Amino acid sequence: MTTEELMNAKIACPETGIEIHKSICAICDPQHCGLDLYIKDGKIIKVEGNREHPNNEGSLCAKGASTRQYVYSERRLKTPMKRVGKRGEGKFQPISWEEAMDILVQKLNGCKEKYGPESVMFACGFSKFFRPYLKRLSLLFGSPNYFTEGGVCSTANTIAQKLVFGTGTGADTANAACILVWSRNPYYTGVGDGKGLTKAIERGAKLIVVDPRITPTTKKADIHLRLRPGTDGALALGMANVIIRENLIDREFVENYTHGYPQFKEYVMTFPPERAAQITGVSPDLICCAARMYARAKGAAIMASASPVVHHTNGVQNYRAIYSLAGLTGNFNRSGGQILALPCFMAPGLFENQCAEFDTPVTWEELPPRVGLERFPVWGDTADDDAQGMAIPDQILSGKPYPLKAILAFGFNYRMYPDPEKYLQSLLKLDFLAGTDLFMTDTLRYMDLILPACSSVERSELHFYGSHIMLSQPAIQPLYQSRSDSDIIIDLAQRLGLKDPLFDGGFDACVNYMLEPSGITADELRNYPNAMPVPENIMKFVPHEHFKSCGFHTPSGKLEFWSEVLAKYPNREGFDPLPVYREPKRSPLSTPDLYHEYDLVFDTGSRKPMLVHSRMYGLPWVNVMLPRGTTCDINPADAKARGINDGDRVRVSTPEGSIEVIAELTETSLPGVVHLFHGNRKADVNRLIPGGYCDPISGFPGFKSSLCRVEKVKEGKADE
Ligand SMILES: Nc1nc2c(c(=O)[nH]1)N[C@H]1C(S)=C(S)[C@@H](COP(=O)(O)OP(=O)(O)OC[C@H]3O[C@@H](n4cnc5c(=O)[nH]c(N)nc54)[C@H](O)[C@@H]3O)O[C@H]1N2
Ligand SMILES: Nc1nc2c(c(=O)[nH]1)N[C@H]1C(S)=C(S)[C@@H](COP(=O)(O)OP(=O)(O)OC[C@H]3O[C@@H](n4cnc5c(=O)[nH]c(N)nc54)[C@H](O)[C@@H]3O)O[C@H]1N2
Ligand SMILES: [Mo]
Repeated sequence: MTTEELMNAKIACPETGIEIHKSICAICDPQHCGLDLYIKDGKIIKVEGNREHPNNEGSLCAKGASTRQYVYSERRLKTPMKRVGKRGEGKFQPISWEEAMDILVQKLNGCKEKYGPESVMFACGFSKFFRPYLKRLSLLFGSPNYFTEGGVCSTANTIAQKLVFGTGTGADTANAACILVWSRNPYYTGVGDGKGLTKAIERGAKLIVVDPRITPTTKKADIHLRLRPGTDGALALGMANVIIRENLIDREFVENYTHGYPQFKEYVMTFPPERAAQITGVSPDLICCAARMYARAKGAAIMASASPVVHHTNGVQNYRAIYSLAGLTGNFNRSGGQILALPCFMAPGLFENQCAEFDTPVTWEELPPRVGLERFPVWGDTADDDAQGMAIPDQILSGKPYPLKAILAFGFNYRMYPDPEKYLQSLLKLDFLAGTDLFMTDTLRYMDLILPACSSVERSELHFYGSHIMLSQPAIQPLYQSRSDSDIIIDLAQRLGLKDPLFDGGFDACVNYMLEPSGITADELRNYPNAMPVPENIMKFVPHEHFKSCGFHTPSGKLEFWSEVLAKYPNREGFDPLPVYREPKRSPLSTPDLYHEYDLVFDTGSRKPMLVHSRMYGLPWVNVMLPRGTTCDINPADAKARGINDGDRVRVSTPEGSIEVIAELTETSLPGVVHLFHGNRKADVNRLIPGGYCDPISGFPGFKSSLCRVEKVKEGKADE
């Protein structure tokens, strides 16, 4: 081949000067995918999946394949900027990093002196890698108000698990004979879990999937339970009824290691499959079949999600009912059931590490109470991570129990919360707003100081992948004046005068500290561009049936069907010690009058393969896959009843407001339920969800069980 031919084919070789650099895609999935980036003259010219990477093993989705469009987007922030016009006017002046850091130090320390360190919030959205640094910064600064997207994602699941098991768990997909996928669709949302599921199916594991929609995951299921959104608890109780009545429980486990079984049994007896069927819409036969399949399997695992079950006003109790199934059948801390791992940042740890010590340098008790603890006290009992971001607007507006005055936000989008307008208006009451992002966003537009962050291919990130560890290396230099979020945090910590030896030692000192007990160092990890396998001699597993010697980390020391934590709050509605099923606060059954006017269940945010929240809108390749922009995915029968054809413009309304989008007629939507994706600033579904519409225990919003009306619109342009 001539050099020109080699160049045209983008072959990496000395003749072309093209080199392959290993990196990772951090556009979505917290586990992240390995990339082979073809670099010429410091620029990425081609992107492929890295075959040797433990998570994606070479595969790459539409988002990762769009890396060049994402990284080289016109919308990238180029320099730090300070606001010169009115807030929200969009007038900014480029400034140097030196000046930007001076402003930050002056404003943050100013607030600390005047109002106390707790008046400063350190926030972030879905991005994960810099969190240990940000949390350490917040806590060392003296503020308990480090908060993440965990106020609407994942934490409520952890809360439910801690109430039942006393700890978080994962599904032992590799060894399960039956996998109960409760509202997950990993073929769209998580490469590693999707591969694990496929392997399990290939080796003969049975698959039950609980999901109102038809998805690639439900298509592989032996049993698909298509329930009405938000009725998960009733379905789990119906299954529990079958398991108890048909004597499929693990008697030895229930008698010795659980708490509250008699009361639970009595409650469950009020949920025969016929009653569960009436509530959920799933047939009694299927409920019985699923219950038997799960309970009879030797090793049955529940693969649960961070979001759909808890995006309801009854999410924690519903999850408690679901996890109680593991309690009834003894599928806890046993092969093929719910398994335990050492704590580790964002992944099950398989070796001793100091991630928890790194990001919690002081205990919560040494600090003022986090935002949200008064309203959602179970956070304090079970969620030891962060403040509840859902409670921020009310505390800013009321100033109670103490004032909040400033926010430093990393990749934060106020539109991810319900009633985003209220969220924004409350933020505008603060004295100082600063944020980092890759792009100019609606949130940054209202800030006083903007800092440009770089992407994962321009920085170094520490990652754990179960049996592998990776310290990625920058494949290209940070574009323009952008910097890695972790570098910004470490630099700021030094300038704030926190006198922390780890921050003062820089990025490597932080990484080395987190890894210290393993004996692995940052330098050593750099020799493994495809991730380093955890050496066998340091591998540590939580042994099976550990509970027999150690008990459970619950108040009773047992697996709790009856929650002693919730029993502490007898006067709070919804805090029932048993996993009592309550209808979503808005539903065909709980609000029939409202349902008369708003006659479809409004389920928002079920993932699309080419979108991640707000991140991918507008990228050319994504536009090709989504020519209609945001769609209202509606069952053809529901559409027909409303005179709606595929491609028609429709108005989707709730009592809070309306948006106009394109109707997509699809059998994947259950009759009576419509699905819309979130994150689109032009057609923001969260404007249609009230701020206070949330779960009383976790504070999680009811993104997936409000009610709406859908009507054909004759004229005008869709909000897209
Ligand atoms: N492509 C892509 N991948 C992503 C993301 C993304 O935005 N795009 N986001 C990431 C994030 S932040 C998260 S939290 C995860 C979520 O990951 P997943 O939970 O796997 O994905 P979802 O599509 O949110 O929900 C899974 C399924 O739950 C169903 N569902 C909706 N309502 C209900 C309900 O009331 N009950 C039950 N049982 N099922 C219901 C939906 O129809 C959907 O098929 O994905 C991560 N990965
Ligand atoms: N209606 C509805 N709303 C939802 C959901 C739903 O299902 N339905 N899902 C909820 C869930 S589960 C989640 S997790 C949230 C997620 O919601 P968000 O966290 O808001 O997610 P994004 O919009 O993807 O990310 C926020 C910002 O981070 C920026 N960003 C990306 N990478 C980086 C980086 O490396 N550094 C920095 N500094 N910034 C970066 C992006 O450009 C973006 O502006 O949405 C929640 N909101
Ligand atoms: Mo999430």
